[in-house]
Amino acid sequence: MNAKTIRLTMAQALVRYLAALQVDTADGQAPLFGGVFAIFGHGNVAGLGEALYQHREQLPTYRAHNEQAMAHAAIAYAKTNMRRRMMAVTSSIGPGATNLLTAAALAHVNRLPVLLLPGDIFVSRRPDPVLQQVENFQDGGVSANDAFKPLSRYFDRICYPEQLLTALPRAIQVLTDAAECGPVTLALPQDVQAMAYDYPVEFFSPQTVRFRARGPAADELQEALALLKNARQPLIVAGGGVLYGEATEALRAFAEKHAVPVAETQAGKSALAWRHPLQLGALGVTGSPAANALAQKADVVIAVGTRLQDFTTGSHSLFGQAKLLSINVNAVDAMKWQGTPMLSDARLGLAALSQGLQDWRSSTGWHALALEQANSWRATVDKITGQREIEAPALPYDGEVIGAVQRSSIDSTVHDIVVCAAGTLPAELHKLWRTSTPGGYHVEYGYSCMGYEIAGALGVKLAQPDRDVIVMVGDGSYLMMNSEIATSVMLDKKLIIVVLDNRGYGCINRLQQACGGAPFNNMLEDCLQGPQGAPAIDFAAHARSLGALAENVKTIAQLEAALQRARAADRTYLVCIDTDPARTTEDGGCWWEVAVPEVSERPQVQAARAEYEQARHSQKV
Ligand SMILES: Cc1ncc(C[n+]2csc(CCOP(=O)(O)OP(=O)(O)O)c2C)c(N)n1
Ligand SMILES: [Mg+2]
Repeated sequence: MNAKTIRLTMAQALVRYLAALQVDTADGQAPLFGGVFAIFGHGNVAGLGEALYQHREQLPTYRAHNEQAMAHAAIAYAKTNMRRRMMAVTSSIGPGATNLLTAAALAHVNRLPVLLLPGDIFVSRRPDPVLQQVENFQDGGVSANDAFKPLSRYFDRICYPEQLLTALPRAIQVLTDAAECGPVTLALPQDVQAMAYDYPVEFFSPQTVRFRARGPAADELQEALALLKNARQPLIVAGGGVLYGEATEALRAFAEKHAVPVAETQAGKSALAWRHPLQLGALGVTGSPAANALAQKADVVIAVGTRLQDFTTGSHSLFGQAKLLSINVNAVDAMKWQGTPMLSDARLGLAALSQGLQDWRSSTGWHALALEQANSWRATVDKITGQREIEAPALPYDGEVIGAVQRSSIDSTVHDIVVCAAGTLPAELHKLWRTSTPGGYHVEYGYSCMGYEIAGALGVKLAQPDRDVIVMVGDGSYLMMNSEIATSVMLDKKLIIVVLDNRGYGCINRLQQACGGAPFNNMLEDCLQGPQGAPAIDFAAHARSLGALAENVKTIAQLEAALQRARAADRTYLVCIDTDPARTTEDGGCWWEVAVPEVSERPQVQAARAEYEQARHSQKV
């Protein structure tokens, strides 16, 4: 009758439970949690800190320098593992916890699992107000951690140790469910962390977590088949769901059998090898001319595992008259834009469609157009990225730097993982980066969070220690968050960091002017300055001070030579190059809705407003 129990603190029980969870991988069983990132303070050092120490062999604890950065690393780790392995992050109460909020939002937008464990104020309220307690005057039960609620797929505050028995299985269910996946926050009041309870021993027995994949319902499959069978000019839009659903082979097989070209979103890039004849490349605002031309002409767009954000749809202007078929595990995504929804895992959905379609193929003319456009875009990319001689005083631009990075490896498309998030680079990389391996392109463009790059790359390297992890980052994003360079050195997780220094927020400066604005407050030279002016930042010296090897270079030839040294180095290596803030790849792209002021004294703003009103006519509503 009496189930065996073990007396543990809430924190000890939490850690013991997490450490017991396993997953099946291609290389056998592995722990679901690759570790816990922790910065201790009051609210987690005594309780959770003591528990993590006890379990440090099974569940390693990593220390970094900023809570947001730790969560970025954890999120990137999960993304690199296609959401099948993950990490937890714990913080102290107050500022440590609220530093995690941006990362929670990032994980939410990108549908990536991360377990956030912020410390919380005393449930007893006996010593209130404690250090760092916000003190909400309307609600005695509220703490700073309530700010996680709108940013979490599941939020819970563990106010009594026994609550873990229901909260933890729920948390793991959300973290491992393809449709619900996102950040889970368990707020941990510090007195409850230290409280003991007699937990059933069985609760901690090793469990293998299952990742379920569900195929389409018969009626939705029939509707989808009916739509496709009448299509002559279909286009597949491959989103992140293709990668997370391990559907890349199914995608290739579908595209080949039915002669359907593929365009990729930011999250979906690397779903199909770059040299595949049906690979049209990037789609949308940061898209290739090939993908965008076919998107305009398509009669059916098959959106697979994409949230259809504005960069993908050109703010709803791109898909012309196409009907939309949405294959998605998430019902909200599948319902978007009056599409025909097919609620399904990407791999099972594509396989079921392919079977039902039998020998249906796109029209011969469409197939030929796709092959021709894809081929022509590959040639253009060769030309842009092959550019090596840039005559001084002109500076190289991002496309040429990308070419040098790819040339610096014998096979960058197989061995490298490029990491980026914000600035000019995501557009350039989306268009120009080449990869043959799923996951070889890691650009966080759901939240496009400056400061994700270096911290995220640390998580990528923890997940894939044998790949070359290359961070491509602008000067602005570098300066926003770079402290995990020191962590990468400490943990022996080598990163290659290429800083493109154009002396300011280049992409926003261009956007400002495209909206009729004067150059203002973006490039350093356009900002308020004292008599010293803006400092000339020595990025190499900065990285060296954090323990990395580093050099500044001027030309593409010097960059190539420096990258050889970086590839051979035994630790994190940074190379900084001055780049042109004005130039970008002109080919491709499409309209993006940014609201331009309706009234202004500036004629440039009035002109931009007129263009904006005109462009909105192409928007589907
Ligand atoms: C945390 C955060 N703050 C602000 C922004 C808005 N933003 C997007 S890109 C950018 C400038 C990035 O500058 P840099 O990294 O130097 O890249 P560049 O545009 O110069 O290539 C800004 C301010 C953002 N994406 N993330
Ligand atoms: Mg910049």
